[in-house]
Amino acid sequence: MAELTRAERIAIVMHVLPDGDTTGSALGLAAVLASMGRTVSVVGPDPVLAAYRFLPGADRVAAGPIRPGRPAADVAVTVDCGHADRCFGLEGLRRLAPRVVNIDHHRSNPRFGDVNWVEPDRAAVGDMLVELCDSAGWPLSRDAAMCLFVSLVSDTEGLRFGAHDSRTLETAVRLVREGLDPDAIARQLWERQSWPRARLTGWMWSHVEHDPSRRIVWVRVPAAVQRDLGAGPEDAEGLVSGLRALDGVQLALFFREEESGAVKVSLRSRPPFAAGSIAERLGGGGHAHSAGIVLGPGLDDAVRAVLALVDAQLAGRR
Ligand SMILES: [Mn+2]
Repeated sequence: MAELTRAERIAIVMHVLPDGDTTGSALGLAAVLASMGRTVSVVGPDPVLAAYRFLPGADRVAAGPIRPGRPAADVAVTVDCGHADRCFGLEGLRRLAPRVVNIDHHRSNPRFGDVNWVEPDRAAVGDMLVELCDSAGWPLSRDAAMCLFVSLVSDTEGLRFGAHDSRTLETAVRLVREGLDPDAIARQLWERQSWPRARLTGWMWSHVEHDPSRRIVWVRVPAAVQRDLGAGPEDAEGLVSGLRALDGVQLALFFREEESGAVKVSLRSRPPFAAGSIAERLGGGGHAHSAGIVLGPGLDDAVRAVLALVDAQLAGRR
């Protein structure tokens, strides 16, 4: 990462609707670089979600569109951004800095940066950043370790998934040794829930559509329902994982209509399905069994388009 070593002014970029991985990675890397005297900013299309506002540095994130003008940074570092469109697009990134460093673990990442470090088998970008800091000899403060730990436990859902590689668990131990309180972090991440999210969850369970012959379930959430429940996009984050856990289900699809008419599709699969391939065929992306697509307008059209590909995937295996 010679680019990072040389740069004086660094902009770290989170993806749209920032999850724990992009948020923890960005704030963790920012803390490390700032402690070495660099001028660091953390930016993203959306503000830090309520769930992650306890993280050190979260209050200094600059959210919103990039204004035209001279780049204020030497290097823009995108973390956990599977596609440039998830973080201002390439043009937006170029307005931030002349050089773009892309650090990510999404299989579908098209390597949009000038420098690309993409490792699809890594559990979280925070895992990669700990390796980067340790190999470069950059010290990890307690604050940095806390942010990177949140990245790690978010994408592994509490070290339950994607931590089959012992390296991930070793990283967690290494971070806890910096003096974290994992219990306090767990309470922040998993022992709190907004009322709109609870209402949306209840609505979801009573509107599950099930096709036992294909072993799939899906839910379509109209924009009007979210309005009635007072639920925003972040209230729907991760609800699809609960659907995949249903007995006999190998593929879960969550279709959420936004006010703009766009339909956000979240996919979670188990073999023989491959959520990532379905998403990629429709211009989306992600990981092998956890992926997303943006379609629309038209909730029912989006359902039809995805189910057609599900059938094609099933037919291909017969
Ligand atoms: Mn991630």
